[in-house]
Amino acid sequence: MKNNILFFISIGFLLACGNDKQDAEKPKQQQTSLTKTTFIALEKPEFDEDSAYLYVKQQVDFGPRFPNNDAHAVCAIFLKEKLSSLGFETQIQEGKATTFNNKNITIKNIIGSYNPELQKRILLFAHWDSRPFADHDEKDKTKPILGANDGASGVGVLLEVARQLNLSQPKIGVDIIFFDAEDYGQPSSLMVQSNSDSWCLGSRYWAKNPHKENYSADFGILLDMVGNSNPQFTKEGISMKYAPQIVNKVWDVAARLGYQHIFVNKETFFVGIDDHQPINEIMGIPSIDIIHYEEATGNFHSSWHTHDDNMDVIDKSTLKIVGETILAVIYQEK
Ligand code: AHN
Ligand code: ZN
Repeated sequence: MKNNILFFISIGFLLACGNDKQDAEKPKQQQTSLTKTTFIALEKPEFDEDSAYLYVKQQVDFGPRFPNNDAHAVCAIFLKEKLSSLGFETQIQEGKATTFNNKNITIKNIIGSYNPELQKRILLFAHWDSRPFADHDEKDKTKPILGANDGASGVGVLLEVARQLNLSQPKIGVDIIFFDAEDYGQPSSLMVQSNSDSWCLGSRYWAKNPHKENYSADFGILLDMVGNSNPQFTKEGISMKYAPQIVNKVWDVAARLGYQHIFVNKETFFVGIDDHQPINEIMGIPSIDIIHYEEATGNFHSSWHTHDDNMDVIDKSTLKIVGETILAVIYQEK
């Protein structure tokens, strides 16, 4: 008993000493949120990483999701209905395309608009299809992958962003597009240089056929492979070519949130074609790509285009870092 009392007294003493003088002079309410406001001096809603993780898992649970397969059809409806339930005006844009291996596919771009009547808008996007083969794996190369990181992670983060926007009612318009058929690109081999036109079929289709006449947004942000642990987002080449001011805006916000070691201040010349390219080049909306890229190996995550790209590689804290940054960028725009 005596020991217990001593213990509580000393804990109390330690806590009292830990309160620095400045804190003690502050009103009570400010004191409780002091740590948070010191590190996060940005107004924004919270981002729930458990919810984002569930959105990733729900997609992966459908199985591989590539044009013309059954899981793809079911998942398209799931994503559209999810966005609708979160207060977005939604539609599935369908289009025809031919893949590098001469398959005729139906593309399904899932498009959602929040505050569709407002002029000032931001465009957020990710690809929702998963790669129909595992060309970077050692085995089962012709079998489709689950695409937990490559596909589902960006969509999962954006669904949670959508949920938070609906709860907090932003004063600007936000469009979220889940592009299809990003990942049906021709595999590269020693003999064949990958055909760059074979990638990003959904975003290319939308850029040529926007869902609204004269559609525009102030800028666009693409999320691609934003779910693995130890993330590194470098300033990627196409983003720096067309929208360096947006890269810097987003990287600055990330730094203010304490993520400067993840959104690293390093430019990487070219990591590959991605959905922001047609949005920049055809639509003329300055757009950037937040994509995990490992400078040391010059590659994406080791699970990239393999059967290891499953829920095991998804790290909730990465989803949170990216989601928080996106929400802070939106709320900075007012
Ligand atoms: C290429 O490798 C051509 N592009 C990288 C972008 C990508 C592929 N994102 C997901 N899969
Ligand atoms: Zn891919």
